[in-house]
Amino acid sequence: MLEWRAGGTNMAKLINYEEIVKKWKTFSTDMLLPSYTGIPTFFGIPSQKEVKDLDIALVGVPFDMGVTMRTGTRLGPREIRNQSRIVGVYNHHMRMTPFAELRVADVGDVPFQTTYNLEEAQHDIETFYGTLSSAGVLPITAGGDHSITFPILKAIAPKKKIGLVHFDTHCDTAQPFAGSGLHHACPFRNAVESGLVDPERAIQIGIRGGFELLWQFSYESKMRVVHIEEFYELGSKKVAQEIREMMGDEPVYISFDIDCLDPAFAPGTGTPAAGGMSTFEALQTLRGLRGLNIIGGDLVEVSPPFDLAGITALAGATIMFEILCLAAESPALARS
Ligand SMILES: [Mn+2]
Repeated sequence: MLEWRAGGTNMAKLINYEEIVKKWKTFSTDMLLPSYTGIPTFFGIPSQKEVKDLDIALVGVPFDMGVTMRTGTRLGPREIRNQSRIVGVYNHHMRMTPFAELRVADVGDVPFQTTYNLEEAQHDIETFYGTLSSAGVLPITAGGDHSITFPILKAIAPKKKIGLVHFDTHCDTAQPFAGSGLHHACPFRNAVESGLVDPERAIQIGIRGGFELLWQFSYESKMRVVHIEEFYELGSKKVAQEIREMMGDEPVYISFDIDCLDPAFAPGTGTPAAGGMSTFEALQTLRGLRGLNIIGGDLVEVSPPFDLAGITALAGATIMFEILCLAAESPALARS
C-alpha cells in the first residue's frame, strides 16, 4: 500500500496512486515523495543504465569545455535535475503525462574518458548517443554547453538530412575560434557542413546582440533567421505555424539554448543578451509544435554558478519537460 508520506491525507484521497502505478509505463516511488527529498533524477523518474526497453531517455551532458566565454554549464544537468522535481509530471496545456504513455528513464550522464580534449570529448558524446540510437531510443538532453549538440546530431541523425528548430540568442554558425572548430558557437555550421541538417529546413529563433557579424554562414546557407524583433512582430502562433510548414512530416531536432530567454528570466548562462523573450513566450511557441516528427531535443547552456534562486535551472527544466511532452507525441516513436 502506497502512502502519501508528507501526511496530506486529503491529497491521497484526490489522487489514486494505486491506479497510477498500474497505468503508468514509467513509475518510481520517488514521484510520490515530497520534491525536496530523495535523489533528484529528472522529474523523479526511475534512473537506469539499461536502455533497450525505453522509448525516451533523459540524458545529462555535464560538459563546458566548448565555451567561448563564461564557464559553469557542466553543473547544468545536476541543477536541472534538482529543479525538475518542482516542475512535476503533468503538462496542463497538453493534458498529458509522458510517463503514463511511454517508458522514460533518466539514464544518467554521458561518461567522459576525457574532458580536456574537445575532439575526444565529442567522440565520447557521439558514442553514448550512438548506443541510444541503435536501441531505437529517443534522447532528450540537459547540457552542458551548446558544443554538445553537434556530436548528438552525428549519432542520431538518419541518413536523410533533418530539420532543425533552434531557439537561441546566437545562430551558433561561427567560424573556428581560438584554435578549435568544435566550440559552442558553431555546432550548427558543423551540422550543415557535415550534411546532417538541411539549412533550408533550419529555423533559428530569438537571435539578437553584438555577435551578429559571426552568423554569415546562416544567411549564406539559407537558414531562416528570426531575430527577436521579428519574433515579437509575428507572435508565437505565427512563428510556430511557419515552423510546422517548414518541417512537414520530416524528422526534426529541437535545440533550445536557455540564453534565448531574456536575462531577467534566465540570468544563469554563459553569454546572456538583454532584450530576449520570456519563458512563457518560449513555452507558447513550443506548444504550437505538437505532432512534429521529433527525433530528439536538448536544453543547453544553464550555468548554475551565475544563476539566482534557481530561476534559470527551473526555466530549463520546464522547457525540457515541454520538449519531452512534444516528443511523446512524435511519430518517430511509432517504432514498435
Ligand atoms: Mn547556443
